[in-house]
Amino acid sequence: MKKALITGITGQDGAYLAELLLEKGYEVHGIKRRTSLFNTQRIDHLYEDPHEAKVRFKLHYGDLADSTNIIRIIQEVQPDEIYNLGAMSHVRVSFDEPEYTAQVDGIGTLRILEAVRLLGLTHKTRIYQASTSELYGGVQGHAQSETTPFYPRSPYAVAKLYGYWITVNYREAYNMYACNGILFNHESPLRGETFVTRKITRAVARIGLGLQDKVYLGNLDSLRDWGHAKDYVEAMWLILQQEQAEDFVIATGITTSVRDFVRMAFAEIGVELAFEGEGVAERAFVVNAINPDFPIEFGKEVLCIDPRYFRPTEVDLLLGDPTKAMTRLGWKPKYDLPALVKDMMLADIDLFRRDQLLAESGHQILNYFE
Ligand code: NDP
Ligand code: GDR
Repeated sequence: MKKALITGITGQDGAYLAELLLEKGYEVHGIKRRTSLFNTQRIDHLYEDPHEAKVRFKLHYGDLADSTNIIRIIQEVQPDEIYNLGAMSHVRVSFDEPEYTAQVDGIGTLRILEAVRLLGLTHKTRIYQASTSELYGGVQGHAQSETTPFYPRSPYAVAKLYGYWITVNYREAYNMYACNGILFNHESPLRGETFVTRKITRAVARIGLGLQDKVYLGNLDSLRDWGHAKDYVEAMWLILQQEQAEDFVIATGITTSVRDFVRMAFAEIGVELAFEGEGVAERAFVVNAINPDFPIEFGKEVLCIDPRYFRPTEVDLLLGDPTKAMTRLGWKPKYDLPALVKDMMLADIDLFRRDQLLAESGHQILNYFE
């Protein structure tokens, strides 16, 4: 039975990847951080009582900022494959926490590679590094592929640039099977609530159900190449199953603005919007609402701009060229953007219908918005 170790197992991708690897018959180990409240909601359905025999899903406490636990866990597990997904993954927050981001997203990658090397596992353990389209940042005007030069535009992207190159360097210097998946934005019902797509689908569901008035967003002009996380974890696995270690871009090849994502999400509840104004004065209001389950009045203002969400340096356009992954890995996404938006909207409507029931029966609904 193959053993996999996943850092960032409690995150969006970690949860889908753990599910996929368990289905494929792997023994799956994950590193989770100690937090003051439980942080395993995304993987609770995979939990197995550790007292039982033949448990195939095991969690270890650890942190990418601490090489002692990384070495200990890799030594204990002796994994065939490591998926390094752990990261401070929020681009906007990386401007507030640049040093920590560098420690975890940059040096954290080195800690994994060096642990494998020091433990003499270079011939056994294959390593996947979660690289990102943010590496292209300021590169504009054409589809970004494995050969496009990088231009990072945030502390997050600069930290990930180190992670990218140290992975390439360990592959070349020590003949390790270590690869970068350069993944473009991928979303799902498990997406963190402060990333723009999930922020939008949550807000639209809540506005439709009468639990919230409007949503405040930042730059609506950004263009992103959005795919579904379920498709993208399949690519991660494929990248580690090749004869030769190589780097791959994973994307859909289609780019869409944040504004159009908002339109698509509202369309899922039968609401048509009109946008007016420019820059911080832009707003959106309802011009048509056809679904009686989501009765929103005509003319209601549902979106405003809050400049707090602007970034000191923005990435205006991301558009990936997944040709290499499609031809060499045989990878093909099952979800297009409309299917992704539908999946996220259905999940959030379901989630907030429960809140609606609680509110109707007199319970106070507490929600933290960012
Ligand atoms: P999430 O933010 O959902 O998950 C990040 C995971 O990393 C969480 O499990 C988090 O733990 C963990 N983590 C954070 N800090 C540390 C630390 N110091 N030590 C150990 N673990 C830590 O991200 P995604 O699942 O969306 O992304 C997975 C990886 O892929 C990340 O590296 C991200 O940068 C990268 N990526 C993501 C893309 C996307 O569109 N989703 C695109 C390209 C790359 P906790 O739950 O405790 O916070
Ligand atoms: P991104 O994702 O920065 O691309 O990084 P995010 O969803 O945060 O932003 C996408 C774009 O939307 C604009 N935007 C807003 N963003 C947020 N979060 N909140 C808002 O209110 C808002 N309004 C507009 C942003 O300015 C941006 O242009 C994600 C992360 O998963 C990274 O870890 C990963 O590496 C990249 O995708 C690929």
